[in-house]
Amino acid sequence: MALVFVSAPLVVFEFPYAPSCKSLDCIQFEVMTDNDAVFGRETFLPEQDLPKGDVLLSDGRRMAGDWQVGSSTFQREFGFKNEIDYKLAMIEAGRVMQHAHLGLREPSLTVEATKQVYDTCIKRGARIDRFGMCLDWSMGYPRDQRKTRPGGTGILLQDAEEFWRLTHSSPAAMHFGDFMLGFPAAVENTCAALAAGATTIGNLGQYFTFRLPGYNDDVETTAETVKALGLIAAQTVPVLIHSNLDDGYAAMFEDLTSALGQAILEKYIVTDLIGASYAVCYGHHFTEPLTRIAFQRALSKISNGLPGSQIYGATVLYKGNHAENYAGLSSYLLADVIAQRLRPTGHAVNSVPVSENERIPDATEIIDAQLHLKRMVELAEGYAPLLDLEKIDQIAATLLIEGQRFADRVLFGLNEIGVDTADPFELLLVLRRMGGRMLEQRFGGGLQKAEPTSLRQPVVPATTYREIQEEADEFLKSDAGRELAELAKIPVRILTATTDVHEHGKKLLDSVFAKAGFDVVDGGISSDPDHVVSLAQQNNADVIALSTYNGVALRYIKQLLAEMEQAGLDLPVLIGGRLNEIPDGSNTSLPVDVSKKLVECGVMPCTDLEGACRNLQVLFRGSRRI
Ligand code: B12
Repeated sequence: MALVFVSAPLVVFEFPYAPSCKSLDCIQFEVMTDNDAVFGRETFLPEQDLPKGDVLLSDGRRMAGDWQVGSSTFQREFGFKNEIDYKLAMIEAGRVMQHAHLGLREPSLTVEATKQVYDTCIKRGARIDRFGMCLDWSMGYPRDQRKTRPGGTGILLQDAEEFWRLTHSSPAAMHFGDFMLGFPAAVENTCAALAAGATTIGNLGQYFTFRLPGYNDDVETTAETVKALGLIAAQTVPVLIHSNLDDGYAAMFEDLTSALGQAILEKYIVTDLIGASYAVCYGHHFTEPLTRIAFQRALSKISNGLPGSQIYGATVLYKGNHAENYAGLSSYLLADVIAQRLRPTGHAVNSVPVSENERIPDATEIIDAQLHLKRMVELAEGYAPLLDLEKIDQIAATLLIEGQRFADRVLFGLNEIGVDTADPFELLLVLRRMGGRMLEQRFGGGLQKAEPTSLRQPVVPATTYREIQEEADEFLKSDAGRELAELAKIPVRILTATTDVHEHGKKLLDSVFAKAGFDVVDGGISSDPDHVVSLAQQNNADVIALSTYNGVALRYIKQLLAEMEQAGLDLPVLIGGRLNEIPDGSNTSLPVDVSKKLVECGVMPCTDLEGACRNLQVLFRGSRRI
């Protein structure tokens, strides 16, 4: 038997809202379903001897004797010891803060770009308050393993000295976010960032969803993360622990109340269990201004007066050329700037360059985006009175009440099955192993839908999956879509998989292929080549369709083909997403297109769904299996 929670009818609360749902009295639930056997402690924690959270935290805290926040240009320039105090002062001064994301593979290029971006913006009257350093995903592996692991598109820092060069490259605060927390290298990267004077660290959100290729030890990953959190908590200078919700489960939840509930859960872990300061970030998938602003206002109620780190751009809006992408940029900046004016939460606004859907940006593109933001701060002022604040605050109140219930249900439900929810190690590991989908299905707020594949009726729907479904339906109505449906009369079985965390392209393919009538096999997210090959074999797939985004297309394909050869598997492979890589010895650290090389390897690169259709026609039209 399992517990299934049924949400109370949607209640709209007045501000100020104080979360009251500390017990479960306010939650109605009923007991049912037959797969409860799998929903037990043993499913998620089958190991007998797991590390204890308090021991790991003590280990981390002890390291604070050797590793304390060092000095940085930011501290010297502005006279604040940490970013929290700086942000609070900027809120007081009524400043909308600017965030720029950067990280070219070669550290000296990044140092140069940081200077160039900061100085040029200053000359043009715009000041960047903070840089977010986009570490390469191979930085997640322990240092001695990095050289042999595949690199992506971000910066590679060899030692603490290179972290230091970055915190001394400009007066803006330096935030080391991606590939810091949530990886086996969490402790060593955190030590280096602290010593370099960084006072916002991490991206705890990545702990929940990111997988390093070929690395499966989630116990080690979790233990190192908890130690690093203990080290941060024991700093004499307060340090913010940042989490980008969209890097974690917010990218896959269908309900924004689950996303807010996740923030409440993470805050419980970071603040109550670990004793550190939690700063939440969100934005990639929040494309509607109404829910985007409501989410910010809801977060302001759970922050205990601590400032947020940054608001990420609604980058999924970038689907076209630069001119089209500027519309997306202006749209979300307007919302974010007004939101900060109306209720300052200290989130710096992140103006993402319009080349975002091509590759990582260069310095000139980042400068353009920051200058655009500077103008938007001036122009947005006049739009504030046009907002329907009552409507926004109704949504914010619903997010808060249902988000709190989600968090309470998760903790209650896990306690019920014997998980020690006061132990940060156990709680983190179970949340990660359970995954976002199961978490939302079990503990989400909306009523269970009837259809077999669906989750729940979202209370405040997220836009991501609706937009993917709309794109799929639109395509199926096109000529290419109709041709695809015609082709699907041939019994073709397509295995779809991704090489990394990006799963929306795969979702789109799954939906289009299944609706067109093909047999679709799930090859998983962040799947290693050997796994894809064995799934293709087990399921008698006729085609493999891969979606890849992390700048590893060619290397991945070479490995996949080698695995296929070894397994004696000869199948056509389609590949789409971002087909680029940084060439060895590149002097720009920018990735370049590898489509031609992929063709030379014998696979079929596709830039879009029409491409998939064309290639499938080449492969199967006239097939004898019709
Ligand atoms: C959403 C997103 C994320 C989300 C992913 C959430 C999720 N669960 O999927 C989050 C926030 C987690 C994320 C994380 C990262 N991201 Co990201 N992300 C994006 C973003 C904004 C959208 C990509 C997307 O899903 N689009 C929706 C799909 C449906 O549309 P599409 O991409 O245009 O796809 C079309 C075709 O390509 C085709 N297609 C796709 N796959 C396939 C496959 C086949 C076979 C076929 C036929 C067609 C096909 O389908 C679509 C047809 O319209 C892009 C930027 C952008 N706007 O494109 C960056 C982007 C892909 N990310 C990028 C990076 C670097 C990262 C990170 C490494 C950043 C970091 N340092 O942490 C991490 C990844 C870490 C990891 N372990 O993998 C880079 C890649 C750079 C590059 N290769 O040059 C991009 C381009 C952003 C940038 N400019 O820096 N990201």
